[in-house]
Amino acid sequence: MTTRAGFVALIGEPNAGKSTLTNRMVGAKVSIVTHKVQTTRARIRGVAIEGDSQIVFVDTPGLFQPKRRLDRAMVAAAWGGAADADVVVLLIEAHRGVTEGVKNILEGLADIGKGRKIALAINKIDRVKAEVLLALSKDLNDRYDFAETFMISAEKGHGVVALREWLAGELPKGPWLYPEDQIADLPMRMIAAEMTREKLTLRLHQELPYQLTVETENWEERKDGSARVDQVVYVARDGHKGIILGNKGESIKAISKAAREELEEFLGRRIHLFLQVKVREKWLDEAERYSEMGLNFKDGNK
Ligand SMILES: Nc1nc2c(ncn2[C@@H]2O[C@H](COP(=O)(O)OP(=O)(O)OP(=O)(O)O)[C@@H](O)[C@H]2O)c(=O)[nH]1
Ligand SMILES: [Mg+2]
Repeated sequence: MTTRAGFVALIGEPNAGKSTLTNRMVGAKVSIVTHKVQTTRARIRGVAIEGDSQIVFVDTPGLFQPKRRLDRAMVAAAWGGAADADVVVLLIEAHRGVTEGVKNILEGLADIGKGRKIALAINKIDRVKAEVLLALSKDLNDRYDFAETFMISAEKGHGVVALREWLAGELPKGPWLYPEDQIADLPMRMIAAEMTREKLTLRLHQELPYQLTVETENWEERKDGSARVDQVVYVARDGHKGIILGNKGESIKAISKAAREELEEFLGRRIHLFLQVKVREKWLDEAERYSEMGLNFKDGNK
């Protein structure tokens, strides 16, 4: 057998560029990206092919010191993704270097690294000078014995081919795990909900995005080839509803339009998207909200 296949988990602090790299590797947008931290909430699988290898990239939530239930569930999902992977890539932001958060992650690697190779990817190299990179690479390699180090820009595409080629060779020999044309392993209703959450995050006030979640409640295929998609945006406070709706509903309209356009492009067909905002004070403590997100509610226990 000449084919290889396996899982590559991308881990790192929030905002390190894990989702950007996932999308770059897959060649399509399967995971949402924003300039804000804690965008990704669950594990998102994107599939890439490199030569004879099928690489399943597992994008994970950022690793940070969790305080709330949702935080804890997200961080547990990220470490769980690393523990299940054949290879792990740790993403570090070149311009931020070895932060306290990075030091904490390095401690966690001691365990994860026992069962698999860990590669270092210093990301956002477009933001720093070469000297900074070399010093940072040395510093990080002194702290942990990485299998390999890559200097990349997930956004601009620098160095990502070398990383993908190396990963392809590291995966175990075996048959491919997904059909050749599959690029993501996530139900369409969840991808659609994520797209809407991205548009909400990009548009709204700093504090709000964490306090909301989006669910696709209904997906109805229509005879003309289009689909009607109904989504609910759960928020924790009444005031948040007003922010999302905006003056005369202009915010929700713009968000809905942007999400619909992206969904239509992704699917290559017409979509009728309907958003409803519901206030649900305790949604952050509801098990069902977590399973809809792809998280384990119990992971949020203290
Ligand atoms: N300059 C620069 N910006 C980048 C690069 N890669 C990602 N970014 C930006 O960094 C921000 C965060 O990117 P994401 O891919 O959402 O980061 P993430 O690690 O998935 O973040 P979480 O999901 O919150 O953990 C976005 O604004 C990206 O456009 C890069 O190579 N260079
Ligand atoms: Mg992300």
